[in-house]
Amino acid sequence: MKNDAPAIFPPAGIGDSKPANQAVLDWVHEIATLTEPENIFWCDGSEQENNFLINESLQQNVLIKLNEKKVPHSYLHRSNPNDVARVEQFTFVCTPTKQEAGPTNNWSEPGETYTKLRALLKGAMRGRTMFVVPYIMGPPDSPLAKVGFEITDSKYVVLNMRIMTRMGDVAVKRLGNNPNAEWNRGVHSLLDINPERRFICHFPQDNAIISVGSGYGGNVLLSKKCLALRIGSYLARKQGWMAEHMLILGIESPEGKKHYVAAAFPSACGKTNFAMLIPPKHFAGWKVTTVGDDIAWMQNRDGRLYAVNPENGYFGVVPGTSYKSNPNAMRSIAHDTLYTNVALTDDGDVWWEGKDGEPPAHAIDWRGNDWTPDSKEKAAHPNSRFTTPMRNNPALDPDVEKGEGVPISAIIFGGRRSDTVPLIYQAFDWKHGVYLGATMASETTAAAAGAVGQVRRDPMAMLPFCGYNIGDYFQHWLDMGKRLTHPPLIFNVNWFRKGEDGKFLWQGFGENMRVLKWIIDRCEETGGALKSPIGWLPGPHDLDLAELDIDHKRVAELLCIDHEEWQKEIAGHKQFFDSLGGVVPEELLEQRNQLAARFKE
Ligand code: GTP
Ligand code: SPV
Ligand code: MN
Repeated sequence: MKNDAPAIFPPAGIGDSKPANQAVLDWVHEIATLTEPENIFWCDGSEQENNFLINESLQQNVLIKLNEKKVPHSYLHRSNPNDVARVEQFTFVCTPTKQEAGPTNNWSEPGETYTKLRALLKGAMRGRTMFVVPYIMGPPDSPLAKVGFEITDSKYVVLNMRIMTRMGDVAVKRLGNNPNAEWNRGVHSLLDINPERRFICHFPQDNAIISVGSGYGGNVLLSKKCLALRIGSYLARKQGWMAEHMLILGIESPEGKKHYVAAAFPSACGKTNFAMLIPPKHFAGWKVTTVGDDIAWMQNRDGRLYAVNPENGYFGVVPGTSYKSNPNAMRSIAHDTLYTNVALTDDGDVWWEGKDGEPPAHAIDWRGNDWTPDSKEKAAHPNSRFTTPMRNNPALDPDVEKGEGVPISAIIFGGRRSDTVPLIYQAFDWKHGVYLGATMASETTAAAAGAVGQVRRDPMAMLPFCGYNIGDYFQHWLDMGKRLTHPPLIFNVNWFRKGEDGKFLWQGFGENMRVLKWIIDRCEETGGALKSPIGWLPGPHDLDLAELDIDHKRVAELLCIDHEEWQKEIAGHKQFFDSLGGVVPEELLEQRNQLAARFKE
């Protein structure tokens, strides 16, 4: 598919809604002087503007229209095959000192980095249109809401931002005319989509982001990982709140009692699926609703933690999504959806590995090549994605727009671990919970460029997203806990433990309701538990496994704590903390000593 750079020339009334704020105008002028675009397109987020951009994208082969009967109002985009996932090795946190970025981030000096990026951006938009995209993260009336502007030369980015954020006039209004108001400055240019000129740079002190050389996902939708997590986490610490890589879901009992939980799993480890869970038949009357599927912004209100979802849409993993695994996602992406890097069938439908039904006899794969079921290559890229408005989700929580957020009863950490980590356990208290988060690990996935399946420590699922020193981040978690009079209970889950046959022991997806139910029972102080060295575990009858095809042996395997594996695990915790070079708070080092000691009791 074509690089989507060529300039477009809208008719009068489209692309001319300039904001009044002088600080924005000055900044746009500065970037335009540097990048020399053919013209400037001021986005207002209107339907008319969107239709115009879609038509232009179809004409320039940036999008392919899908079969209107099968997937109405939906389109396919193919990214450059060298540009299919986040690039952690090219992602930088540019704080004045290396120490502020800390041991887990790539750091580069802000002055030098600006100089390097300005050289790359010089004349970069010649012959291209420069889009100015105003957006809000968070419900507009939330005290946590943040305004951002993204400048981009990619129509595909604009179309995605319109789904993923509250984009256009609503943001311009919220910012107002005060030139000193807080807002994020994001600059994105495709350049020539060359991995050698691909940099995703964050300047937390300036509330600024510059991203060049990519056209895909978290690299370029600057609202998401760049603002809502990296810059967000930096602002959150300074301002006393939390920006986390967490889904938020509501769960209501048949009696109408409702809890909300937030869960941090690394990329492609099940957040979207958990957030859209449909309880199995046995749980008739229970209802799960989605507040968010990827990011939570949380604040202390009267001693309780309240969360909002800063986003407005879902940028979700496609492969594996089916009516069997995630019916709510399937309904969400049945219309008004942008697909990226999935396969195209001969009748204009989309296909991917793991979709319901038989594979098509012939299709065009994500690279644009012929594909048949005999092909060695995958039809859809493992990190192919859908972009869909959250309004499409049949299970959307009614309080998703509530500015104060929803009260969080439990925080759940989890990763992909073939061994060692049981299906579910509960931390003894907040501090111990912070230790669980800080030491969690997961097998790497296709969501980031690089090797897949390698166990790495990924504290709070924030390793690629914490915009400052990880030691200070741990301390911030500990400090938040001290201010909460009713802190959420903290749990750890692992849907991905494998048996000797190499197969998952746990059915997962909707059946995760059984684990969620125990979590809620613990919050309600009705659920039983057994004390173990690593935390509270459900006893043999505490998990409701009725009508589930699973035998005692498998349940025992799922919940077992193998002392030898855990000696290795504790050594892994120590190795990780040691590798951070002395930034880990004393309280967490003490937690490890206590964990080791409990194994000797
Ligand atoms: P990001 O959008 O990258 O942050 O990913 P995510 O955490 O939202 O993960 P998602 O829900 O999209 O799931 C990623 C992959 O894991 C998909 O292929 C799912 O089918 C699979 N998956 C999700 N939940 C489960 C589960 O409970 N069990 C198993 N075995 N696989 C799951
Ligand atoms: C993730 O990798 O955690 C994602 C996808 O949610 S991306 O937006 O590309 O970062
Ligand atoms: Mn994510």
